[in-house]
Amino acid sequence: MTTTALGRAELLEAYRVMRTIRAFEERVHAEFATGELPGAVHLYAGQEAVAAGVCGALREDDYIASTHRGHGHAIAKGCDLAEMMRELFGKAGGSCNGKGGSMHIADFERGMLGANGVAAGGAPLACGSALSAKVLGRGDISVAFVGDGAANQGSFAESLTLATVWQLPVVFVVEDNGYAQATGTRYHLRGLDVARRAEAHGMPATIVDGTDYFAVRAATEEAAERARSGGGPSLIECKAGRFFGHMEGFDTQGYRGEGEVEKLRADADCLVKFAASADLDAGELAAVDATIDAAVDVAVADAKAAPEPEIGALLTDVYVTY
Ligand SMILES: Cc1ncc(C[n+]2csc(CCOP(=O)(O)OP(=O)(O)O)c2C)c(N)n1
Ligand SMILES: [Mg+2]
Repeated sequence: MTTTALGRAELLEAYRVMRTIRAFEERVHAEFATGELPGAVHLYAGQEAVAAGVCGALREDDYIASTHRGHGHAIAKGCDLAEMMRELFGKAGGSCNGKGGSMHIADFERGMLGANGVAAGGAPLACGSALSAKVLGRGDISVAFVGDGAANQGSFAESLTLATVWQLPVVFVVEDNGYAQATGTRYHLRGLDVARRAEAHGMPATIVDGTDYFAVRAATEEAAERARSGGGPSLIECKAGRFFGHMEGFDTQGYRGEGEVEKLRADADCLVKFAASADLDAGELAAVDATIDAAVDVAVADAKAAPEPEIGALLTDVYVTY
């Protein structure tokens, strides 16, 4: 896809989504450092173009199943910032009423089937929603986000098999950020691309630069069209490094090369690349930045001021009827 394939409004919207994810994650990083945020938090900064490029090619009624590193996917699918921030702070009025935290943000109304603490947990879920779409003739498609490490889970292999056998309208988006916790892909994948595994299933697969919004979006549009028109599943492997450690609070990142993160931020920042290639007006972008930063400020203030969930709500929302 060339930059000219998108209109000005679409370009600005793509920038807004990626910049919102970045601002959200940088702020959550700072808030976590104060000790006020409970639970485990995995940040998505650096990989924004994947979530934005994939979700930019989807319809509102399509579904995504996310990972433990799910904030970016949720924002790109249209989840509410204030509800997400309340959820992170464990407060009433959060996406899951403050009872799930970072790894359980879900919003079925917006097609967000949930972040997932189980590595590759989203893959079978996306197969399930894709199967229901196919059986009921709904016309929507499903996307499963899966990390490079999670691609080694048996459930991922099973999902590729099911999706192929049943020709499901599903797209597997593998995010190769170079590591599964502290283990590099050179070790756990022996340097092989996950896309090769799709080939073994006869599934179309492509590898794209995950810091290039346009490349991710074009690959997703092609895969989404295939899924929607009855052509079955596809896999897109996106390469993009993460800017933060595996998890907030615990990771000193001694397994990374010297200056690796600084180099990523300097040379592989999807926002910088996007702004340069889309040739958007600097003043217009600054206005978008200011609006986003203000919205994140409001979300944090709101989350801090929000009440804890009532003790009586402890056992509600445990099972969902749908
Ligand atoms: C089934 C399962 N096994 C192990 C874990 C522990 N775990 C949490 S994150 C993670 C690594 C995931 O790496 P990757 O899929 O590459 O995602 P990334 O963290 O790089 O986004 C592991 C092993 C888990 N959450 N679920
Ligand atoms: Mg990884």
